[in-house]
Amino acid sequence: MKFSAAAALLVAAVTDAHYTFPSVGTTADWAVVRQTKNYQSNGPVTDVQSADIRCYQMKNTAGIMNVTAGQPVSYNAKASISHPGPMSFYIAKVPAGESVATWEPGTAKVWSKIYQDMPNIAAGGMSWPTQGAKSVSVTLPRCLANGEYLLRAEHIGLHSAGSAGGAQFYISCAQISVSGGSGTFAPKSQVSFPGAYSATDPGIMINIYYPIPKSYTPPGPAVESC
Ligand SMILES: *[C@@H]1O[C@H](CO)[C@@H](O)[C@H](O)[C@H]1NC(C)=O
Ligand SMILES: [Cu+2]
Repeated sequence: MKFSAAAALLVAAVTDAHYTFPSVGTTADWAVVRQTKNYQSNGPVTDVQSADIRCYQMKNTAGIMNVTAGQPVSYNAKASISHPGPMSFYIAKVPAGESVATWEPGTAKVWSKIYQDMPNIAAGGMSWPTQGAKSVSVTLPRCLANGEYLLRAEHIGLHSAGSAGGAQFYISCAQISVSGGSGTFAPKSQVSFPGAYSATDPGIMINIYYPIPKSYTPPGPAVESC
C-alpha cells in the first residue's frame, strides 16, 4: 500500500513535468492551435520518424490568428517548459487554393526554420534560455509573403537524451494568417516532418550532463533570414 502510494506520487510528478503548447497570444487553448494528441497526458513524441513529429495533431481547429509580418508572436506553454533543451519555430506556407484550417502538409518539404535558440555552456553545465518559461516570443520575418501558414513550435527535452529515442519532442502547430509582409522571403532550405531529423543527430542524441558538451548543434536546417 505504501509502495503504490509512493509510485502513484512518482508518476504524478513525472506527468507534471511534461507540457504542451496550446495557444498563441491571448487565444484560448486549442482555438487556433491544432489540438495535440497529448492535450491531456502532456506526453512527448519520441520517434522522429513518426507522423506525430510534424504537428502531433489529433484534430484540426477552425480558428486562425491574424498576425503581422515583422511583429512578435508569443507561443504559450502549459504549464511551463520544465525540461532543458532547445526551442525552435518553423513555418509552412499553405498552397494557393487551400485553407490553413484544412491543409495537411504530409511529408512535403515545406517547413522553414525561423527561430532557434542556443544553450549557455559554462563550467556548471548547459542551460537553456526557455527553461521554466510559460511563453516564448518569435518574430515573424518581415519579408514573408502574405497568406496563411502553419507556425510549428518545437521544444526538445534533452534531460534523458543520451541514447536514441530518449529525447522528448513537445510540438504544436498554430494556424496563422500573415499580413504586412514584403513578400521576398526565399528560404534556402525547406524540410519535411518526418524527414528533417534522425534519432542520432548530434543535437538529439546527446548527454547534456556528463561530460559537459563543449558545443551544441541544433537539429534541422539553419534559420532563414530576410
Ligand atoms: C482576420 O482578418 C480577416 C481579414 O481582414 C478578418 O475577416 C477576420 O475577422 C480577422 N479575424 C480575427 C479573429 O480578427
Ligand atoms: Cu516531461
